[in-house]
Parts: sequence; C-alpha cells; structure tokens
Amino acid sequence: MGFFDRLKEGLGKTRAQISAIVKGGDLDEEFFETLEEALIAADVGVDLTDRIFDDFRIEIKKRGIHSRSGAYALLKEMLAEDLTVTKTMEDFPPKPWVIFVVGVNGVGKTTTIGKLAHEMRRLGKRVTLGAADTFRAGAIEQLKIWADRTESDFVAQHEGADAASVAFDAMEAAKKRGTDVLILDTAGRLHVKVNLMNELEKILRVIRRNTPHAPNEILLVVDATTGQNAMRQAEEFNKIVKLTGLVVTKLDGTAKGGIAIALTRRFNIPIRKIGVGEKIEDLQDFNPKAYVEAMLGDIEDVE
Ligand SMILES: Nc1nc2c(ncn2[C@@H]2O[C@H](COP(=O)(O)OP(=O)(O)OP(=O)(O)O)[C@@H](O)[C@H]2O)c(=O)[nH]1
Ligand SMILES: [Mg+2]
Repeated sequence: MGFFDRLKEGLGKTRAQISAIVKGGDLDEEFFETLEEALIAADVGVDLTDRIFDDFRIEIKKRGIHSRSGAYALLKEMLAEDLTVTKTMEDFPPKPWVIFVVGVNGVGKTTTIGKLAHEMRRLGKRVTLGAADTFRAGAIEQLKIWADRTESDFVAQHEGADAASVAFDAMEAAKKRGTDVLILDTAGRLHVKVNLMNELEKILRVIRRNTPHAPNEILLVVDATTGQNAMRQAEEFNKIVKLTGLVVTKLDGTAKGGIAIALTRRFNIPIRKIGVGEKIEDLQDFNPKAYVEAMLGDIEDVE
C-alpha cells in the first residue's frame, strides 16, 4: 500500500465523518468541531489547531463563504498554503553544494542520505558522503554501504575521531574531486544532551571557516511516528544550527500526517523531502496539496 493510501486509510473514520459533515447544512459548531477533531487526531497539535481555526473563521467571513463545502475547500487551501514554503533547493551552483544532516537517534538520517545520494546521482551529480558520525559503532560502515550502492565518493576517519575534523577532510576532498554535492552525516543526538549539541556548532564552525558559503542546507530529519516530539526536536536544533529544511521520514508507518503542518507552520522552513519506506527509492518530493488531500479527503469525495 502506498503511503498516501495509508494516510487516507488511517484517517478513514475521520474521513467518513468529514464527508458526512461536509455534505450539507450550515456552518455550525458541529461542522467546525468535526474538522478540528480531524486535525487533532492527525497530530497537528491542539494549540496550533486552535490558531488554524481562528484564522479559518476570519477567512470564511472575509470571503463571505456560507456553505460547508466552500469552507471545507478553504480549509484545505489554507493548510496547503501553510505547507508551502517557497524557497526551493537550488540547482547546486557553488561547488560543492554542502548538505549537513542532523537529528536525534534513529530518525533515518543515514538512510535519507543514501536516498538523497541516489537521487543526485541519477541527476548526474558527483556526490561525496562524509562520515561525521564517528560516535555510534557501525555508523561509518553503514554510510560506506550507501556510498558504494550509489557510487558516491566516501570520506571517513575512524570511530571516535573528531567529527569536525572529518567534516574538514570531506570539504577538502569534495573540492579536490570537483564534487557537486557533499552530504555530511552526523551522529544522532538527543537535543537535551548539551555536549553533543555543542559539537554540532563546532562542526559548523569548521565547515564555514573552510568554505564560507557552506553548508548550503542544514536538514533536520524527523520521524513522523514520533508525532509532537518532532516539534521539540526542531525547536532545540534550530536554536543551535538554524535549520534550512526538514525531512519527515517514516510516513509509511503512520496515519498521522499532521506533524508536517505543525512543523512548517511553526518554523517556516520547507519540507524538502519525505521518507516513505526503507528502500533506496523511497524518498519523495513533498507535495503540499496532495498531502492535504490525503489527510482530509478530496473535495470530489463529498460533492
Ligand atoms: N519505514 C521506514 N523506515 C525508515 C525510513 N527512513 C529510515 N528508516 C529506518 O529507520 C531505521 C533507522 O535509520 P537510520 O538511517 O539508521 O537512522 P539514523 O538517524 O541515521 O540513526 P542514528 O545514526 O543511529 O542516529 C532504519 O531501520 C531505517 O531503515 C522511512 O522513511 N520509512
Ligand atoms: Mg545514522
């Protein structure tokens, strides 16, 4: 089953309620409550849902909307807009285009890097992977496997080495080899672990001293199945490294897609990619409109 289908299925009960409610009647409290419950069930978060509905009601008045189907379409339009942060991933003009990948343990950083490398290689880009996760046993070998699979260059030192030093080596190697895209893996770190968070700052300092335009992207990877925890993670990482983009992984394992809305709305940074499985091709561009349709149903469903 595709991830959109799963998202749709997961929200099946809610969707049934929604199509029933959207079909007729006035814009009464029952109508608003059903939609609010749908968003909360999808993990958008209670506070944010409140704010979204404040805006929603204002916009309904402003546009003079009186029908439920009209209001429902408006809500989807507003949510898709929230999910759309216009800055796109540039076509890697400065060489190397450096992508720095961060996140807590096990969210899918290394796998996402493998998938990204695959995507870039298919675009004909020369890719280098830098193993700046020197902390976890086996992390270097894991990234090496992805480098081999994607025919990317690979830079590493040994387990326990200074991560900033690996990043420096990788920057130098990437420049020498004419790499288009350098992707740096980092150790999973809990946002509450001060030392590890400080290490990120150090790695960034070294990268920036080496090449002022780098890194071009600081991607936070979050696991969709952790729901609202992802908000806290984004909050803490953003304080230290000023994130430029998000990757939401494991969307194939959850029926709750609301976290994407909560994250983009709160941080106003784009979701660059979504992870929808463990395989190399299970990385997709994020399509806000299709995403909201999957969450809340197609307007065709109810008309
Ligand atoms: N179902 C599913 N599994 C995923 C996805 N992305 C990653 N995984 C799995 O999640 C697990 C952890 O992935 P890693 O890439 O090792 O995660 P990490 O963030 O690098 O982990 P650490 O380096 O230990 O912090 C692996 O079993 C991956 O196959 C996804 O989109 N969907
Ligand atoms: Mg990893």
